[in-house]
Amino acid sequence: MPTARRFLFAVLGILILAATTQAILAVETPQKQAFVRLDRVTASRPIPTGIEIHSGSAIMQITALRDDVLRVRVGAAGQLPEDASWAVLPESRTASVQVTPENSGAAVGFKTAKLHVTIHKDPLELHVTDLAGRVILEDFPSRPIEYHGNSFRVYLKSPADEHYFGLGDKPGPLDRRNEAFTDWNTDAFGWQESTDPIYKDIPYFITLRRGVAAGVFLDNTWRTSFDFNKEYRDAYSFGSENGPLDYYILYGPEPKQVVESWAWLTGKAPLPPLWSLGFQQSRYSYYPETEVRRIANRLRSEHIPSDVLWLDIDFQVKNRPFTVDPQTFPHFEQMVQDLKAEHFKTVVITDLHIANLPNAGYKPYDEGKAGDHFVKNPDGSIYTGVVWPGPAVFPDFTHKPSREWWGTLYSDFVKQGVAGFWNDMNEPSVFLVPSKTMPDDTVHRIEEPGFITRTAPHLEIHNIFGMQQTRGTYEGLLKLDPNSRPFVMTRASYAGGHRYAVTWSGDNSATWNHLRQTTPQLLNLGLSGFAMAGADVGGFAGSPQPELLTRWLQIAAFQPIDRDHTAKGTNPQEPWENGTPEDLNIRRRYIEERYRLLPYLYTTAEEMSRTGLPIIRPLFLEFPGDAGAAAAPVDPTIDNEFLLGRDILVANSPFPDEMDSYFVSLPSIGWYDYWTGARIEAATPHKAIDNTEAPPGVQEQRNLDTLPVFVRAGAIIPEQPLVQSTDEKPQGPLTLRVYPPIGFNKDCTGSLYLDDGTSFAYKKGDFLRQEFTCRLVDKGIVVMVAKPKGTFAPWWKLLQVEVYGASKPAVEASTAPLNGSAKALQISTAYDAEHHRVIALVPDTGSGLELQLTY
Ligand code: NBV
Repeated sequence: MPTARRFLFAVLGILILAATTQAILAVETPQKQAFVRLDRVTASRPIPTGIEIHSGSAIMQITALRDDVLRVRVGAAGQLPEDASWAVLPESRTASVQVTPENSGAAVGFKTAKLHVTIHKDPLELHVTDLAGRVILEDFPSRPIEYHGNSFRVYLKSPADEHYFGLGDKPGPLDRRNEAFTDWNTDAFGWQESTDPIYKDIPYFITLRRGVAAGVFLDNTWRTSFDFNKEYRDAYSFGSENGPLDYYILYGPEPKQVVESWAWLTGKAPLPPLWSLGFQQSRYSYYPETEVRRIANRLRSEHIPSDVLWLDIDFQVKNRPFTVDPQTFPHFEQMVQDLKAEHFKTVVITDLHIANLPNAGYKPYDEGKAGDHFVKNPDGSIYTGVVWPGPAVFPDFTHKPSREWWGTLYSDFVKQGVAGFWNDMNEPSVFLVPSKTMPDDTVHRIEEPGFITRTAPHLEIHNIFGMQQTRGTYEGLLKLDPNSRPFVMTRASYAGGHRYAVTWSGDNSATWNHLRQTTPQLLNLGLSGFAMAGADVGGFAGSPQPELLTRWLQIAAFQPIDRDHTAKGTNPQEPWENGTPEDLNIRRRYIEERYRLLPYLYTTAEEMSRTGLPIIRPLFLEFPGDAGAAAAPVDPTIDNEFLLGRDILVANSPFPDEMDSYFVSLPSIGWYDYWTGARIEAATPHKAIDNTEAPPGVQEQRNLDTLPVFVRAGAIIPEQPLVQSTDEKPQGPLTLRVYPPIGFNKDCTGSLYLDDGTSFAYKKGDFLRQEFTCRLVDKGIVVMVAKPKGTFAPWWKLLQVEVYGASKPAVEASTAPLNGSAKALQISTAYDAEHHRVIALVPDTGSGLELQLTY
């Protein structure tokens, strides 16, 4: 190289190095303090959207993004942390409202239309209350925020009757009280109830006290930790070893409002393709091709409704991502097409570890190397770690060009008709090293609005690595096939990752305890944004007892993702395996019920994508029990029961391996048995453990044949005739299961959302949305079916209205059209004593109707 050019390169190099160092300094210098304690206010000044506080060298800014959403940012050395986030939507992060400053001499603060923010000056203590004076969050006295070097911790008061939920997929009870956690994405094969951390890192939780809820989100991607009542019985705390002290407070007071604010802050999960709500069959691994076809044929010949088959790593050449083994899958594309013809979607695994294979004609490596897309060592060489393909390299997903390049790797699979993708091992998992992941100092590049363009050590990126991979996958798929909803399933993620992928709870075990765990785990995932989630049905590690597999298939039929999956070397675990013919019948019956419920399930999924409300919900989300609520408070810690949508309550035994009968709490709103249609005569058999009035419920005898399922009085549930896959158009009427209100509660509603199930045409109005209501009248009921909205054509011509809790046949039935001609409609009625229902069949004219039944 000529000397002049060499000189030019050297100067350029120095400049780049200087710029990078400066960028790093800009981020890290403020925290390079040995010990800083924010113990008293030394100066303060109101700002239009909040307040700025100084405490010695430290600065704290509290701002209102909305009247009910606050952001607290702290810097130990007079400078606020970088105003940036991987989780929070830019438009929410930069939102603001004007506030009214408040100053009492001893305290400063401000007021929004919903909250008071008060900072006592000496000692410095933050108090947030609502306008009714209820405490939302309060600093723990005598433990002010402290920095030790770069690490910090925040302590908050924890009243004895406060409960904590969220934090993603962490095992353990629904209520996080009396537990402590670390957030560091970890490949946790064989995790158990006490294992922490596992795969995901969602540093966000909900506090609930006497029906008043709030959310707290520490937006910090480094290793963070949360302590609920372990260090201090009456405090909870959170902190990190490095990175920004930047946290958000989301005020309810209803828990549902907090959940919706979380969706406002971090985005909503996209509307999933309808097929992803169908039954899915997987194992590690189905191969060769003939085995995949055998499973598909058997699912159909056994009449087990199903939609998806999954290909795990063995379909690849030597576990190399984005390859297909020509020996075992010689007609891969043909197979995908044939499965499609049989109404199966194929989902394939695409791990992120690219085999380190120079000069071997391996496109992902060659292109990635040429484009400078891999994560580096501190000396600038490419980092390699051993994973499934042997030595592997890792795309630099926080670097926009690399993330976009990753998305292009899917083009062949998309062309071949593969419907969905599985991003596994993305903690990232690395073999043969004690840390199970990359070294802390591997170098990642950040190129992201809000962030200074800079490099960052793995310690900062680790927890968002998987999330940014799924972002690359999701956005890449959208580019490759803009009119199909991408389906991406991920194992690792961070707060906000639900915008790109659905998830599952990783490598669980085939034990009764793991079946029990699915409820709290999926509930907490849903509260944390990941509403589309499932657990490996039957368990991943080990082989389930036949009874366990049966029970698991029953419960999973009511959970958002219903995927049977198991590890290598375990016994076959498909629904026809490992059980008696009776087991198979039960398993089939529950999967069939899921397919009948698809209109309700899909409506709930659409609600999730529009509002952020989870598909399955803890009881407290619907019945928080505040003073004005219609129903008496429920115990918010109940975690063997869950609600599917608003109206269906599923009650597994709290100890599902025990033979004992068990008590099912039923919020005092009135309930029906989903299977028999009978009204539940709920009783309050005992006081709760803390001697307060326990909500009513029923005693259930454990019985493998039937999983206790209940429907809320005042619900209208849409159902469809049985199909064998979501491709199949249902033949027959749309059923409306009407559960009349009971007692003081007069509400009676239901809704239905429908579209083509796969495309984005719904965004242009090609959907059908319909509301149903009912009202009790003298000796009967009036059911109102509103005129549908949207342009999507229904598949039914008839409505089958089933009114439950009935003890005698209808004596009279009449309809009145809501709109259009007054022509009376033909109605036929029947009475089904076994299911306690009156059934009326009426033509659906598409313009709405009112049906009156007297019985
Ligand atoms: O790709 C193989 C498995 C997969 O089946 C499982 O679901 C993942 O959680 N994968 C982990 C890697 C190895 C597991 C021992």
